[in-house]
Order: sequence, then structure tokens, then C-alpha cells
Amino acid sequence: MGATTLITVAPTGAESAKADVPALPVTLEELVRTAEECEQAGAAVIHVHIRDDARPTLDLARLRDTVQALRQSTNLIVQLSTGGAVTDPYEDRLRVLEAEPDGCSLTCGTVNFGDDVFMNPWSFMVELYQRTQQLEIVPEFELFDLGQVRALHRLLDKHGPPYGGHVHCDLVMGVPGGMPGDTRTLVAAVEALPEGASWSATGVGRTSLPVMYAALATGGHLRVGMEDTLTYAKGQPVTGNAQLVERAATLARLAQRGPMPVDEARAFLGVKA
Ligand code: KMH
Ligand code: ZN
Repeated sequence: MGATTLITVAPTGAESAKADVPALPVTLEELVRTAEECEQAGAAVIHVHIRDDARPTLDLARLRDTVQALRQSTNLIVQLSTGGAVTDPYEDRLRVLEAEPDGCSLTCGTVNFGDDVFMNPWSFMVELYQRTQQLEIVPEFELFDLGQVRALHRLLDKHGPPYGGHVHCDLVMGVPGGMPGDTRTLVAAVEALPEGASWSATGVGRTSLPVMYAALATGGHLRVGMEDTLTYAKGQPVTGNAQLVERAATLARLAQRGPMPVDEARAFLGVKA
């Protein structure tokens, strides 16, 4: 078990509407301010989805501006989403890497996603993975169900280690259509991970706290944010992403594994210097 907890913040996502969730950061200014607050609260990585006039976009110029602005204002590790929105074409999702982030998400298979389907066929996974290797971008393997853990093994077996040499995964739990956000599923997924892999866990919606407790109890790292959770407690909307990061940092300290400093996180993940 490591001595510190890597905290990733996922502040925006592609699914929630600004009109429904006024605290959601959608402009570049809002995102940068959120990033600064979350770094202050203990986050080391920011998982980024961007918006254009509040709608999700993978526009490359905007992504480049976003990476640059986050680097200027924070020391956070910038991880761009290659998942985008369920309607985004594969080519646009691959092109995200041209914005030269430190890291990117890489989902290890197709999964039902509420009423939609989040498409990640094998050929797309391989293409994306090979591009991360060529461009020296650290992938974070997003795992929405146990079958995706097997697909990750297959990817590593056939195509070698990721850039940076270290395999880091995020268990995304509680998505309707994916694995449930409970302790026994978390333990099953962790036991199936490749040897030496590190992992964080994310509980979507009401599974947020149970998954956070289970991850802390079993030596995992944490991802929190308004991409995954909009309610702080029953009947209490989240006021901002920093509120979720502060809670995660507090619980991590209580578990005797306080937030991982950003520089330690860079070395841990193998991010390009
Ligand atoms: N928005 C979801 C369809 C990722 O960022 O890589 C996909 C997602 C995963 O959020
Ligand atoms: Zn995402």
C-alpha cells in the first residue's frame, strides 16, 4: 500500500448540462479557476472534457488552448479525455492526442452507458494505444466492467507497456450498464488487474462515497469530480469540484494516506518531464 493517495479531479464530463448544474465549469476561465482550487485542495491530476458554448467538444484548437492555460496556471498533470461524448467520432477522439497532454484516458472496451452505448472497439483501442506510445503520452486505462480488465491484459500482452512504463487504471463504477459500485466488485476488479498496476476508483452518482471508502480501505487511489457526482449528500447539490476534492483529501488523510503531491504523482505515473 502506498503512503499517499493520488487524487484525480474530473470537473466537467460530457453529460451534464450547465443549465441544470450552474456550478459545472464549462468556460476556459471556469475550468482554470476550478483547477487552481482543486490543486490547492489536494488534486494532482485533472481529467479534462471541454465545452464550446456549454456543449461538449473535441475541437483541437480549444483543447490546445486548454492544455496551455492549465499548464500556465497550475502544476496539475493534464489528462485529456479521449472518451468525449458518446456521439463523438473515433477520428476526433484520436486527434485529442495532438493537443499534447501529459496523459489521456483510454477505455478498454465498449459498454452500455445509460440509454446510450460508449463505443470502444478493439481496433480503436489499439490505434489509440499505439498513438500514446508514439507521442509519449501516459494512458490511464478506464475500466467500466470486468471484461474490460481482460481486454487490458490483451492490449498489454500484444502491444507492450505504455509510455512511462507504469500501468495505471481507473475503475469507473456505478455507470448504468457497467459494473456496480460496491466493495465486492471493486475487490474482484482489483484482483484481476495486471501485476504491478496501480489503480484509482470512481463511483458514479450515489456510489461515489461507498466506492471512495472501499478504495481507501484497499489501498487504491481516488478520482472525484462533477463528471461523476453532482450531489454531495442527499438533497445537497455539489457546490463545486473543490468541495469533492476537499472531502477526498480529508478521507485520505484519515486513512493515513494523505494526498500525493504533484511532483510525486509525475514520477509515479511516468509522465514526460
Ligand atoms: N463521457 C463518456 C462517454 C473518458 O473520459 O474517457 C466517456 C468518458 C470516459 O467520460
Ligand atoms: Zn471523462
